[in-house]
Amino acid sequence: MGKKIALITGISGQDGAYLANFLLKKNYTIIGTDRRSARSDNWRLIKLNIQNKVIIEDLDVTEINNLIRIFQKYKINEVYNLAAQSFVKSSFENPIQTSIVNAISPLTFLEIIRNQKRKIKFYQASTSEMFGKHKTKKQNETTNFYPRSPYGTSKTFAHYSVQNYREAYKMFAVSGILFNHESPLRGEEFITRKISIGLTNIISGKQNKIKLGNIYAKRDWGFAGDYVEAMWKMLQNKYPKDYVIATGENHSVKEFINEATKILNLKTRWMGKGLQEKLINLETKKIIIEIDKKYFRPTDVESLKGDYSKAKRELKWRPKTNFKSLVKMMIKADLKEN
Ligand code: NAP
Ligand code: F7E
Repeated sequence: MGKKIALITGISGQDGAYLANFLLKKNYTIIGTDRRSARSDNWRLIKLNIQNKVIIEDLDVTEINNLIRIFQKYKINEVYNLAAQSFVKSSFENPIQTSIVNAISPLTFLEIIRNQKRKIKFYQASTSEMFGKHKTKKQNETTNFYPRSPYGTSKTFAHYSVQNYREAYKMFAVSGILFNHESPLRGEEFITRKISIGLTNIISGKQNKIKLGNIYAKRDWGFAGDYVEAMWKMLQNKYPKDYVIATGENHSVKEFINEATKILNLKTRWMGKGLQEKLINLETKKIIIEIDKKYFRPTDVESLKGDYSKAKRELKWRPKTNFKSLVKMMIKADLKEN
């Protein structure tokens, strides 16, 4: 048998880069899609030193003919559908485009794969954002969905489409319900990276302060490098099933900031309340973090904490990186860049 061929949509993103790196070590041939290959420098692939080890195809997942063509060109065994408009805040400003990419493209993939003669396994990047305004201490595969953003609703549509195609057409199609996962390769618009870059920039004098929104939101933050292994394990499973992937711990944005300032040895104090809340650098007496209405969302997800016991039991998967190690990894990486 020749090498397995994996198609990774969204290879230029955080998870795409880590997954490509992981699958290369498993001896896969990687076809990665990038809608801007002509002008993109694929900085994440460069950071992992794998830019010359993957085949990049210029492809927008909203173009059906592009998708059909890729299955004609390569004998793909596994599809990892990671391409998405993944920034929740932007989904409120671009709900239709978000839904076309996040909901209709996965459905298009399922339709195309259903019509292939060869069996192709399909992984869909589902999200804890589907749980939204849940009423549970921990969320697992049986928790009801209550999405709170166009991002969440679009991903819920895709999630149910995968379930339906699996049941209706006996396809090997699964969804990983992944809780927030971060890394030094995280996009700068997401809160963890905004904090790690912001604080290290403040220390080197490149930036004065960071403006943030809801610092009381709690998230179950894991390391992206650990989570891509779970994606692969789901496609090697005997039966196609969905799994929650998380750490089982959560922390507020404020706790993330406190951990980061501790690692940086910054002496700080929180003052004020609500929109007036601020973080002061006690050595310089300057405000380094303040609250700005602009960064609040029309509806937010207040708290998420995942129960990954099914993945632990059946996939033998568990997170290897805890909260403190994750914050340290991100701060150290951004300090090095500064
Ligand atoms: P990311 O860094 O934002 O990457 C998303 C990728 O999708 C980028 O490569 C982007 O390419 C690509 N993309 C967007 N629109 C596209 C289009 N129309 N056609 C082709 N490619 C397109 O996201 P991530 O953190 O790696 O997440 C990967 C997947 O997991 C996403 O589906 C996300 O929704 C989901 N997810 C993420 C998390 C998390 O915490 N990271 C948790 C649960 C689920 P450009 O560079 O061209 O924009
Ligand atoms: O926000 C709050 C914000 O943008 C986390 C995506 O990967 O994970 C991610 O979605 C929390 C929210 O991630 C700012 O309101 C406060 O409560 O880092 P985030 P997210 O929305 O949880 C899920 C699982 C995905 O699937 C998504 O693709 O932090 N917050 N102030 C802020 N967030 C941002 N970005 N910027 C702020 O200034």
